[in-house]
Amino acid sequence: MPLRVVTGSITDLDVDAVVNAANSTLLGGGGVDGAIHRAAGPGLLTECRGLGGCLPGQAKLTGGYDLKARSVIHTVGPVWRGGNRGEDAVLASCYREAMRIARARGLRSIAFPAISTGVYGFPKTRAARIAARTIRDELKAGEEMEVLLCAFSAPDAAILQAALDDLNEEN
Ligand code: AR6
Repeated sequence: MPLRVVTGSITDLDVDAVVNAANSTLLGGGGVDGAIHRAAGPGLLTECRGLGGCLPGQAKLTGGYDLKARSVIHTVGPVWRGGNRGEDAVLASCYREAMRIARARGLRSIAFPAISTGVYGFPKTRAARIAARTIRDELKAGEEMEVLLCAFSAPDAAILQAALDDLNEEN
């Protein structure tokens, strides 16, 4: 299966790129962002300082430093403001832009955290549906790539798996 759910910390994954759910400064933070910077070591922050930040829905690539992953694709999800402020489109853009960078670089494997579903407050089921659909559409458009949806807990994994199952039933 080119698209599947795994459970655990994204920092442990041996993939060409892990995606970071960053903020627009790209200078680190809590949650998965903090975990990635801790595991990657100080070289990552040094490289991020040269990137000039990142707008919501866009993505930028760096090295992976001390991570098992060869690279990090930093993206900035939307802050949830009730659902009528373009949040869905910005979240879809995060997944799409990260997939496009990965494809442009010839990467063969990429792992996503559940972008915006922590501190940024995006409802998890709605976010999982957007993630599954956007990645599926990008996989159709491009060459073979292994895509992992990384859940940080078993309940979160169940939400992501349900979104994948719903999508497969539609086809
Ligand atoms: N591996 C995989 N998933 C994780 C990990 C991990 N090690 N740690 C947390 N998660 P969040 P956001 C899950 O808050 O909502 C940062 O401070 C977590 O359970 O990390 O996009 C940034 O600097 C949740 O499901 O990201 C920004 O300021 C998901 O990752 C802000 O938080 C996303 O939660 C971004 O907020």
